[in-house]
Amino acid sequence: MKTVYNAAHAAHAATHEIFRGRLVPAFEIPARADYILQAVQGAGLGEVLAPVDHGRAPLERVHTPRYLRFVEGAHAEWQAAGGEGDAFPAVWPVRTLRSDVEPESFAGRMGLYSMDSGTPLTAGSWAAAYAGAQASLTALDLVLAGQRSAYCLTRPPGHHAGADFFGGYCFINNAAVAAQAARDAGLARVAILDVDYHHGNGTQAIFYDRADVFFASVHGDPRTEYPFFLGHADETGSGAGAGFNANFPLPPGVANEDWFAALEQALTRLAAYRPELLIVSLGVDTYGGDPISHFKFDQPEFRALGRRLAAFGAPTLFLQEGGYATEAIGHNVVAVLQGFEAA
Ligand code: Q9C
Ligand code: ZN
Repeated sequence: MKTVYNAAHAAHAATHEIFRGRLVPAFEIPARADYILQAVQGAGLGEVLAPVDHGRAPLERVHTPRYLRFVEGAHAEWQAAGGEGDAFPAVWPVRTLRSDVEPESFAGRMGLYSMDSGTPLTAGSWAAAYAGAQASLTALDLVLAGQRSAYCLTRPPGHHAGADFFGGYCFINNAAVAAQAARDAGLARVAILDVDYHHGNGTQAIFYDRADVFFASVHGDPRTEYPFFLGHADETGSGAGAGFNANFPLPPGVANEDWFAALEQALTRLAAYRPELLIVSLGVDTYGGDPISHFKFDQPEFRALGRRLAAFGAPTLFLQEGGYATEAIGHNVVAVLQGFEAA
């Protein structure tokens, strides 16, 4: 399996994040990708390629142009307004407040275009996220050209980012950008399977009223887990998209066999859809040693996941999402990819 590696990921380097009201060392750090690259190379998984620039248009198929312009300029604005270090939002247009009028003030726009205070916006966030979207498009090209699979190694992750907001460490929704690009390349039906510990609220929302991209997710129940406000089982799609969204929320500490039973249900739904492409939002924060999550995967489970996805039998694009046990992340990702390759 070939890997497309976004070397520009390192431009996004937050030292701290706000967690339970305090600044704590950031979880989503450059070392994550460094460890994964090391493991991919150490395992001899296959060639490692650089992203090819596909421009801004594929991003604008998913995100609003004004949101993208905001992210691009946000850190410079923050500094111009006297901000020091990374930028954080502090106020949001929740119920009864208006989000249809864009404030002029930076603090107002920061809140309009975000969903939480846990996502530091750094000097290099845009550069890293832009290059990451290009890496996901480049990996998609490999699969469209006939490769059985490809892996996009990038950070920051993408699945929490919506059409016009960042959050959950995510700025550009790589899975959505790739799915839309696949549709634009002529594929009729695209499936996205999200196996990150957290529900992929951004991806779900982007395709919620559409039948041409089926979103299925197995994740920690939002009653207790981030992102808290989306990811319930009764979210099944709307309008033309009714029946093309499937969530499988599971309680913290769920037994691995129950996780795999939920995966079977998700794959049954996706198989009936007969997708021409499977995009896997591959978070490995399901690992038992993950510092912010509560599932119990280890090497055998990650390998079994890869094997099961291979048996699904569709051309498969793996995109890196979460996983915060930094020193284990490479082994966990490679276990999935090798499980897939071996099957
Ligand atoms: N600081 C992904 O896995 N914060 N995002 C939780 C710990 C949000 C995770 C509290 C976690 C977002 C892509
Ligand atoms: Zn996650």
